[in-house]
Amino acid sequence: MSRNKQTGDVSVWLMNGTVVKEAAVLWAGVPLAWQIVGVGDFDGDGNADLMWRHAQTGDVSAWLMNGTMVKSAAVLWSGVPLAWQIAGMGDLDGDGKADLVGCTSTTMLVSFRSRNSFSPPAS
Ligand SMILES: [Ca+2]
Ligand SMILES: [Ca+2]
Repeated sequence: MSRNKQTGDVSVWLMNGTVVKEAAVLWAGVPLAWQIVGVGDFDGDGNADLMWRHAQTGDVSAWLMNGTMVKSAAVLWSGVPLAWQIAGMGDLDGDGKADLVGCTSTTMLVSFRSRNSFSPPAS
């Protein structure tokens, strides 16, 4: 996964060990305010998906991927306070779907589980 910092283009390389199997530009000219904050399998289909955050509005968006194709894209939450940072992701509850961990500058951590749907943090 790579991002062109001038154009905003998002590229992906599918690897087989150290050999590039397939390379593709996923999306050209994604606004630079949208930043990739994580990669994980959100819908449990075995393909990694992309999580985005808008640096100014706080919006959180997900791209569900099928290899090098964007299967669907949706804004999950609008206007999440910028004090909330996405700390990471992983399958916290073992249901095969990636979960999100968010935190503020305090030590509080919150996990957003994908079992049913993501839910936004309380503002
Ligand atoms: Ca997936
Ligand atoms: Ca999970």
